[in-house]
Amino acid sequence: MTHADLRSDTLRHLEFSLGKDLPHAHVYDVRMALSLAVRDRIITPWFASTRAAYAARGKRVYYLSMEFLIGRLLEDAIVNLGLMDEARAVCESCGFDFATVLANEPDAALGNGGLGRLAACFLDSMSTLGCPGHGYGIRYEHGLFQQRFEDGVQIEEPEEWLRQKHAWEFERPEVMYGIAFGGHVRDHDGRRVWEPDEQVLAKAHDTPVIGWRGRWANTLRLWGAEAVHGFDLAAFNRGDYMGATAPEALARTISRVLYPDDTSDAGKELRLRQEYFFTAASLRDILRRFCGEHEDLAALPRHVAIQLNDTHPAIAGPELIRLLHDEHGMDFDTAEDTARGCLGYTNHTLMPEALERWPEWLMDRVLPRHLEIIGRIDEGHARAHPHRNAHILSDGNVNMGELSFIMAHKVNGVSALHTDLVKDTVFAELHRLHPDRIVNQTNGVTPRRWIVAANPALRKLVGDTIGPRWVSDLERLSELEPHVDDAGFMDAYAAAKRTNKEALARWLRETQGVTVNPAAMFDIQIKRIHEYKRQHMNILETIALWNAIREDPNGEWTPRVKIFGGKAAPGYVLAKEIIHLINDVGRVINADPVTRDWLQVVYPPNYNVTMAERLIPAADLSEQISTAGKEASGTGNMKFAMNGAPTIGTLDGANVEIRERVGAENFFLFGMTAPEVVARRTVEGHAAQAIDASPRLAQALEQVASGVFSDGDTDRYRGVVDNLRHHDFFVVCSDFDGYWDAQRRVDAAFRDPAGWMRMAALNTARSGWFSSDRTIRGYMAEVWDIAPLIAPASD
Ligand code: DL6
Repeated sequence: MTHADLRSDTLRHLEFSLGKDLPHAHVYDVRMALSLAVRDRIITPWFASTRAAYAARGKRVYYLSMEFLIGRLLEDAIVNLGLMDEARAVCESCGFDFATVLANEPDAALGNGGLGRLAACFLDSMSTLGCPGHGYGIRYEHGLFQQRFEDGVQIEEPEEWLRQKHAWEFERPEVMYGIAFGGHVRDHDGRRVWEPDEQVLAKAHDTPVIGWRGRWANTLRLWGAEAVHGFDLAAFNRGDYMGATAPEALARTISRVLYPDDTSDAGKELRLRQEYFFTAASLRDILRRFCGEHEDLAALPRHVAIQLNDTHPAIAGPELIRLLHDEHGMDFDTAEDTARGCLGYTNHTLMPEALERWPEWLMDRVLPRHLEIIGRIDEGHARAHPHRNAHILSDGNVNMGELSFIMAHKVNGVSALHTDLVKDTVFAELHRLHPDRIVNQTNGVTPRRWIVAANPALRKLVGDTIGPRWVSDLERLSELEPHVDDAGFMDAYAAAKRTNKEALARWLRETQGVTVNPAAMFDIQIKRIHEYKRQHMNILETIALWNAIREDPNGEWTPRVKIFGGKAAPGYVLAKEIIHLINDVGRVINADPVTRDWLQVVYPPNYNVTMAERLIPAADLSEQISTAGKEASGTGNMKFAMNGAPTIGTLDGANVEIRERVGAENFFLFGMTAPEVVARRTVEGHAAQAIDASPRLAQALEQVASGVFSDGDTDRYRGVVDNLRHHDFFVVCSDFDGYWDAQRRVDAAFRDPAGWMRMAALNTARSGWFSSDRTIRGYMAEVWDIAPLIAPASD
């Protein structure tokens, strides 16, 4: 592949696919033409992979997920195909800046946060390892909402990534399934027959996912909803123009929006329909493929591994039984065992409000046959385990966690601590009954996206120092370790970080109008806004620090820029109050001439994958401060560590494993452990006690309450303040002083630049284990029982 080849293909697409010539091309045209030229280069490995998977007649993985937070795809493809220099040269020779072309691509925000981004990393790793499979999900017309701030308040606007053509997908009108809903079930010749009263079509859209070095490509198949009869001509002819398009509008509702709320139960029915829609379409597709190759449906588990990414696709269990039993005539118990042999379930949360439960009446209305099947699974389980106390159906609800557990042959948590808690808490009873079912698969992230693409300065330094093989074998980062004693390497490491910080400072100036000092510590907390993630603890510590600097302006302070990023679910009032508070505090502190050189608060709106790619490489400090026992794993924590940002954090989720690997001396630990949190909550008045014991916290809270940051408005933050003073379920107050002390240790460490950089470099060198390649190998060996179809990459 030469620059000339890619250029001529790009120009050909510009002319024949986009109908433009170069002198009239906009950046959009060039980006699309380049994407199509790059996409062409994926087709051959994609077809070859598909052929190899068929030829192997072995097992394939089907990863069912409501969310795939894929972000932009052009740079990913360019990186994996090794076309960086060629693609840059093409853009430049066409008169366009490469970065501007890449930035023109919409960020496909088909997910809320960690769960969806994990699914995207897994697709990359499956293709890199040659693990044959498909991702299955929903082609949302509108991804996660766009966030902007109006006077510091979050405003949500619809996301419009499909306003322009999506360069990467292939529409498959020939792959279309009718998905039924509603109706009733009746007896017919001793069989139960579902007679639905509604049908929606699921149409496939395929995106090839290319792995490292272009050696393998799997498919992400997303389903879009369409009406069976999209246009009511009779209504139109009557002059009812709105009514004429109503069937289409109604059907499309199913794939219209990604649920912005990952914890509340808003729009229950539509969400249940979405879950069934994509699960049912995916299973039909899987069975069609299987039946094209094999005869005996009982052999399904030998060829098909279906992974349920959280409970969202949990209806897969009953649906697969329905297909095997009702439609293919397999007896019920064999159908249940066969389905179980195929299914694995990943739990991503212990939060009770996020564990899905559907009212039985709703399930009955939308999926009456499935409710019957679920009842039978529950009864069967009860018969097999008469003394059990775990029910799928209880108190008029269908518990999707229990259903997923009972219908899966393996259940996994996403970090060591989380898996232990899954065993001890939510699924304690089921674990007792099925002690071999739960396994741990600690999350990981793809280094192709999170170092190679996001951090070119670090990529170059690592490549120059240890050669190229670390990209597909991230544990090789450990070969950097001896170099931390080499002054030349450490200077280069510091220079790479400085380059990234300067780039971020430039971007903040250009887009936010904020000037920050790149020599200051960039202290970053980016994630969904949630009480358990404790952004409010961070902003209270910021206020306390501001107070301390004002009291002693000539003291020994460490300059810091506190950077926040994240969206709150639109219906989550307290989280939105926290966003407002961060913005208000920033407004006041940033205007203070006494503290300006030491402390700044920046909160760029609309945090997404692209923004993460910009912020993480520039971070000095990674904030991972959730209440212990609440963050299942985290994956941002891993991205920061590999990009050389030590963590300040609690013993929660994968923080525990990060600390074990990078070394306790390279991690700023504070806070109660998970059992201590549980014990603390039982202490009457624990929040008030903690506030009384901490004058700094008491002062900061009082300032918030008395309107110091809200122009005297004492009502604005009543929700946050009252919650912390009187309730404080997430033990912010009790952990506050520990957090403050840890931050002062951070300050002191940062004042020693060489020591700090050594710590940062050791974080990079010791974080190779957090590659999603390692995670996928774990799933392949322990959950899916599948071997890769290509040899490990040798370069
Ligand atoms: O496993 C991916 C990701 C974890 O890293 C986060 O810790 C966890 O919060 C997230 N879970 C969810 C599901 N929760 N809900 N609702 O997003 O999964």
